[in-house]
Amino acid sequence: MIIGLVCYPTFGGSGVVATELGLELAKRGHEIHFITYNQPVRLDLLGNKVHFHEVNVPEYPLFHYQPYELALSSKLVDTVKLHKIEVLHVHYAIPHAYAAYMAKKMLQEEGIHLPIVTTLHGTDITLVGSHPFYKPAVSFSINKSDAVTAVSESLREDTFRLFDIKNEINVITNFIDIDKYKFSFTDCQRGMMAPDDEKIITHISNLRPVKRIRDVIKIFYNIQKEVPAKLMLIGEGPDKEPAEKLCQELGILDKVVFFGRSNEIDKILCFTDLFLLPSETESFGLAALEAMASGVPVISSNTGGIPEVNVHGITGFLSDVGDVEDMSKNAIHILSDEARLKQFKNNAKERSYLFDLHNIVPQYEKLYEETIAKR
Ligand code: GMT
Repeated sequence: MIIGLVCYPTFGGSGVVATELGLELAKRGHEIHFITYNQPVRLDLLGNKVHFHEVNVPEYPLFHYQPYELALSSKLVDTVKLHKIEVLHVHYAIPHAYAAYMAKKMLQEEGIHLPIVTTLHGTDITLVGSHPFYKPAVSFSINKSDAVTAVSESLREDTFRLFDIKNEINVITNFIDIDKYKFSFTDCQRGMMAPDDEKIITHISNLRPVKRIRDVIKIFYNIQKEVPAKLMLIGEGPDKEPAEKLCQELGILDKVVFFGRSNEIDKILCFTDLFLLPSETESFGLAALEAMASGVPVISSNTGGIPEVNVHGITGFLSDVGDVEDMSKNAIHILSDEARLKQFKNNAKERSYLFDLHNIVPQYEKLYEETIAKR
């Protein structure tokens, strides 16, 4: 198939999923066209099966807001015609599903049929999309998509609860490429980060309020009182500075490493003992799954789609949002016994196999085929 993929080209989970999906589909013989405003961060393999088309938005002083949707829908029309794209898969409803529908209508005028698959990722539904300022446009574009997927059962339910949706929503979960995580422990540069054999705790996110970074730091504060430990904080976002301040106030700044954005997440996860994800809401928690694939147990909140990934008492523990004491207690429980830690690590890795891309990507292929045939 010739497939167009629209996504945010950033470090966020939706962009990562779209990029990994495109790369795998190309490996499976499909021709992939990424259409977005920058080359996606994990897209380092451009070949004759993977193409990137940049959406340019010319700056014009009249506009207070530059019209990205307009530029995107025009670019979609041109790219679909030029490369004979058979199906367009948009990741994150805002504004991609909306721009895709406009492109579809323009192409229809020329007798070209463009089926659209929309994948809902989380904040496009739970945080941003359901805001009254966006809601009518988001509902409309979901209902106008030819097929809709959500990355977890929980997100599917949230979408039906928050919007008036007439379509079926297929759950196709996020995935990871297990092969990428097959390293031997000797490859890990653990000694560099933990010279005194401290336990390594990691959190990866866009450091936004929804991730509850204060909880991450408070949990770590409690852990390091009981077990020698270091905290690796990976990502950039508005809560980075407040996080640094809190570490300073608590007197643990020397035990916390702020990495900023990183392309080497697998190397950090390789020497990690425990992953923290105490989010307010999380449709899936791709970062937790990536940790599990590296054999890292997860201490998380029991919100949204996280329980579909992290299994209480097996791959980690889940607590109510904001229950820092319970999360700290569970973390110390896992870390304070080597045999127990090893068991949780094995369980986490084992469970991640369920989400291997070889199990999930064929589900998207099937959906594309059905959507193209539906006409
Ligand atoms: O976590 C974010 O805020 C980024 C956002 C995104 O779209 O990149 O993540 C959402 O999509 C990811 C990929 O499907 C999910 O793993 C995250 O759980 C989801 N984030 C939230 O629901 C807060």
